Amino acid sequence: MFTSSRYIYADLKIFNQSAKSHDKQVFVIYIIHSKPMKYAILSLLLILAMSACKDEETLDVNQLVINEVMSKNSITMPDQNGEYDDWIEIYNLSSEPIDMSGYFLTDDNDEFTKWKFPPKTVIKAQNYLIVWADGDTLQAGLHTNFKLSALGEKLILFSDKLEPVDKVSWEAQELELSFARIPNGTGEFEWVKASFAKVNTK
Ligand SMILES: [Ca+2]
Ligand SMILES: [Ca+2]
Repeated sequence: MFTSSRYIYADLKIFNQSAKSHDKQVFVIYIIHSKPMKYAILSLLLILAMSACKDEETLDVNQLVINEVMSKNSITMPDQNGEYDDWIEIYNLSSEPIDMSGYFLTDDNDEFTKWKFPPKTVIKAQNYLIVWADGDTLQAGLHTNFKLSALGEKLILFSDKLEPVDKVSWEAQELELSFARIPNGTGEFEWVKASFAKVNTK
């Protein structure tokens, strides 16, 4: 700030020496084209660009959560083939749809890319996406190539750039309960009554 003020003072002095009349328009044009003004405008543009990049970076990674998992499903909800399989609910906290094409789900710390979301997988704003963890990769809908162990398991979601997005681990599942974030989308995981593709509640 001190340096900028000094530049402005120097420029004003030169202006006063060189300009015979105090034409306000000329003065404004002169100030806008002065060195400190250029530095100030460039700095402002740089700060705006940096904050815009930051928002874009955080959008995908922090707005998606693994919201609920059910690793022992006997009566709660069948898949498209009438099978009571394991399922994973993902929730989009943001107000924009997120393209999850190329994202990954895994239950293996050594294999981040175990199952890849297919092209054109989009999760709507503040909405849910169900992935069946049944190994039935040829069935309609989203089906991983692995199942979840009801005796204790972990699940990790990675972005298409292999950034960790969210993860959850659990011990043995209680019968017909699911492991869900309470409050919905933001809380810690608790064993509660399943809420398939709906808001998590106690
Ligand atoms: Ca199935
Ligand atoms: Ca739910």
